[in-house]
Amino acid sequence: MRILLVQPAPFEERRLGLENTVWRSEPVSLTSIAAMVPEHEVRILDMRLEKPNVLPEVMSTWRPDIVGTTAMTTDAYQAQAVLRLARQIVPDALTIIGGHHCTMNAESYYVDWVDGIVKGEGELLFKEIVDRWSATPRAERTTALLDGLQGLDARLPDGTRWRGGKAKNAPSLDALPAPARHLIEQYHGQYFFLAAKPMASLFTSRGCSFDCNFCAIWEFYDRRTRFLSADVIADRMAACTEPFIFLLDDNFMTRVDRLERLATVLEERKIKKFWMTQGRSDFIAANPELIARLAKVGLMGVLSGYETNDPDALAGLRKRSTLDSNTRAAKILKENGVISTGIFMVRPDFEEKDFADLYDYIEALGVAIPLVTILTPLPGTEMWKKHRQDLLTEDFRLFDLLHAVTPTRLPREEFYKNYVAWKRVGRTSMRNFFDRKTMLKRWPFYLRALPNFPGMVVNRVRYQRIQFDYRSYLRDEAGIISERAQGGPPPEVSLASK
Ligand code: B12
Ligand code: SF4
Repeated sequence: MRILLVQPAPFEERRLGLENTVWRSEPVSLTSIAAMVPEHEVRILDMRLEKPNVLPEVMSTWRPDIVGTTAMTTDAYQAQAVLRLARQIVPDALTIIGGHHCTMNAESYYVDWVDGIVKGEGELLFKEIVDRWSATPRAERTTALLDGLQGLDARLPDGTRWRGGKAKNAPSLDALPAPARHLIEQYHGQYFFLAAKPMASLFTSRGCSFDCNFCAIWEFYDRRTRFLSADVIADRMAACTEPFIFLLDDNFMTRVDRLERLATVLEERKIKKFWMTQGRSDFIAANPELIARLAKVGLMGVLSGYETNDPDALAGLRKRSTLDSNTRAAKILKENGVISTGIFMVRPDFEEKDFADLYDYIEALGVAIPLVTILTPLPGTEMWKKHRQDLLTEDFRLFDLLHAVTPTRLPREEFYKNYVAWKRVGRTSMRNFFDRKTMLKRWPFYLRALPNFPGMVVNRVRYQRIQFDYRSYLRDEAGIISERAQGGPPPEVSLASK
């Protein structure tokens, strides 16, 4: 049986968004589910890296039996467009979607051209879907075959809907096969985190034991965290031909014993990769020796939500961290030459002074790369449940944490002018962090990444012209905030990525 899995593309060339200049990750959701069905012919198309005409061409010439796609909230409409195209070109193919957005907001996909909505972890359920579909001759297949599957929300032939709740999580991550990275071999070298390129993407755990009210990870994974064993992580790292690896875990740094064991295995097996990941500042602050040890076995960057300069706001987000942890974490990372990427939030109720105070705080903190976002109630979060009625729009293109989707205290133009003023902290932070002493500590990394610097700088300068121009934000929301706030059909979007 032929299965086509599609990573959707962004809407417009150089739109505001991380994957253009900061971080383009492998479509691990798709390689992970593909690994479950090695007996079938599977193709993955990453539409961020393909010309728009490739998708209809592959559909019409290859005639897949199943077309699957994935979406986080910002990709919601692009994913819909993929499946609508599939229904037009291969009407008898099963169309399915999975990922964070549909898990938290399945109703977005209650349309004729989406047959199945996978809610939660995909591997086990995907295999069941494929088994049922492939066991029936093509001419006899109907969506009645999807009836009764746990975790699937399915459109049945009689017009009714089977709602199967959340999917079963695999009891152990080690029991799942390694993601089928060979299916994206054609894109080798095109995934990156800033100058770290070519970069592989792996995960080593799923879930988070915290419960921040602006994040739905803990709900997605039912408040449980599962871990890959150190040996399996080492096997997967060793199998990557790329020198750089991003470990995608939302909260990689949770258990000291696991990380000690990983460091030991990487040392013993002499696995030399430069790797980056995500972790909380309080863990870093509490474990300086461990961070030093991880740096010795390749830890090169940590992305952390430092969030805010206001302790009350930190508590209000239920972050359960402190400003003191932020300060100590930034210092420990710098001491070890680990590049700290700090995510911060401005709130829609900010006045001029609040912006300035936050930016002063970031400058003083000493993270290497600050990224300032706008507090956004994402579907499925507690914040969404609480503030949904306040939203100015449910047009998910604007839910990229770069647009204010709730009313701002300042007039919107003023708000965005103040927002883009974080440009100054980006510059000073980088200048302060990347001094000669810090860079010399990790010179092999810089030497390896050096050839990528010119390209990265050109890319960033081009992008920053849009990113730090307040008019970009007003232009993006024009006709959306006002019109969509009144309700109305979802926007028509094209598949164009370039
Ligand atoms: C890498 C990453 C990115 C990459 C791109 C991801 C990609 N697809 O290539 C980049 C850097 C671009 C990115 C950007 C953003 N991201 Co991001 N990102 C991630 C991260 C860390 C890893 C994604 C991943 O590969 N996971 C591993 C795979 C195995 O898990 P998965 O995707 O959930 O897939 C499983 C299931 O969902 C399901 N499944 C998924 N798709 C499909 C399809 C089918 C057919 C089936 C059957 C099953 C299935 O099965 C899979 C295996 O179990 C996740 C966190 C996370 N834990 O997932 C956040 C996450 C997806 N990002 C998030 C957010 C908020 C963003 C941003 C909006 C903001 C930001 N500052 O990060 C931006 C927006 C980008 C934009 N365009 O403006 C949120 C999404 C919330 C939401 N409601 O959508 C997440 C969950 C982080 C979080 N803590 O909340 N991100
Ligand atoms: S923001 Fe980070 S720490 Fe908080 S729940 Fe999400 S993943 Fe966990």
